[in-house]
Amino acid sequence: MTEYFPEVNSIVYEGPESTNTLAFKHYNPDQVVLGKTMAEHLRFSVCYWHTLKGLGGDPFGPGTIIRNYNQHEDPMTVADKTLEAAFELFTKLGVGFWCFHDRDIAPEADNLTETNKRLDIIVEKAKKLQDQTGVKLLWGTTNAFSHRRFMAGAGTNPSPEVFAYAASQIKKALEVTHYLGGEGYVFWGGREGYDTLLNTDMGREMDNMARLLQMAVDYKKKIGFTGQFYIEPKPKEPTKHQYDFDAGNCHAFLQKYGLDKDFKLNIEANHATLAGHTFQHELAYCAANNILGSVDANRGDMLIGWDTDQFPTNIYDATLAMYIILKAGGLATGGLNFDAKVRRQSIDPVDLFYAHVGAMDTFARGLKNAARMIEDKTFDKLVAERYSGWAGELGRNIESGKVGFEQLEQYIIENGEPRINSGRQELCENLLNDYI
Ligand code: XUL
Ligand code: CO
Repeated sequence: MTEYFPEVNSIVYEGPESTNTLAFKHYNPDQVVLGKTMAEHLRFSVCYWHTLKGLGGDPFGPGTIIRNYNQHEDPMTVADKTLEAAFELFTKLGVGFWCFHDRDIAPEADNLTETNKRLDIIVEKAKKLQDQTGVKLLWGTTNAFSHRRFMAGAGTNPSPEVFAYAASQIKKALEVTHYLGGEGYVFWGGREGYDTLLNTDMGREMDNMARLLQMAVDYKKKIGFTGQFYIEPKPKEPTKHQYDFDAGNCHAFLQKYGLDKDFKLNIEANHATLAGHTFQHELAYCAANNILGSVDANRGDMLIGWDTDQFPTNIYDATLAMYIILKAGGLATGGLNFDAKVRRQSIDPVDLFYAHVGAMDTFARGLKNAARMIEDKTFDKLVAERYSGWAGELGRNIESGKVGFEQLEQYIIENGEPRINSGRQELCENLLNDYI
């Protein structure tokens, strides 16, 4: 097979003292942290759309990046070579997983039947490459947002014909994800929202979105696919308002339509910040509600208000994210998928490797820091102390539902002004710095 990245060898762990810019300084896949290897905790995944297909285009200009695997007239030859390049990259990086949209791996043809045939050809090859390399599919998904037919949404489209097309596409994407042994399947509502309410029936659109998801749940059972379903929240972009706004919004939606047992969430760092939350907040909301599924590990730029999808390099964020993930019992079927793209000026193949090595080391550091925070119980002790009143008689009576307004009023009349305690935020922040 052709080698597409001859300038890069397999990346290995060399430790924190290494000066090799293409070696891991912190990610040591076999190193055991809190009873599991780093590879088991972190479950790194490369995303196909940015890493293999992204060429640096932005709203102001086309791509700047030229790859050796896409220089061909025939789109199926390009798809074939891209897949080979992908598995070389996965293996050289030593990641265990990959993720794709149906249209990333195989190009559309003139009609759905022909498109599905093309997809089958590439999927067959992907299956062989997975078997040869041991790289697994973390999740599959459908691109029901790029084609012009989806300009007004897929499941929320005003036209039932477009809804039917989206359903057919998801059906096929579920089949191939199942065939490839995918551990999950993501629903990201790229255009499931609106640009103006003046032309939008919001209630109907949300009902129809739920109907599409229910059909997916039914079909999943029918074909025996046991992978986890995820919804990926994002508040805006490409539409002005998207229905899957944030974790709380998705949770309410799933509960309203009785879908909450069938879905968990795929939290993306840059989507969290677009929604006005921190990455940690969105993860913590999911953990508190038992819907933490998987993670799109990236970051935004605080000075640019859009989805820049940068590779994660912030050790504070990674530490706080891993702290929540570890305390929630880990990612189970999920993983850390690098939904991130190299910058427009990072035009060399080696930049893809620098990007992933840095991101993997960032999360390895986050994992090690978070493990120490947990072992030392530093923040557990602070939180336990802060809430210790709930172990007393009054707290127990409130939490067990034994008392109501009248008894509580009586309590205050008898006992007077409540005691208040310092929140110790500065201490907490100083203690966190000790772990970074
Ligand atoms: C878009 C985004 C998607 C999903 C998969 O912002 O994050 O790539 O992760 O459709
Ligand atoms: Co994403």
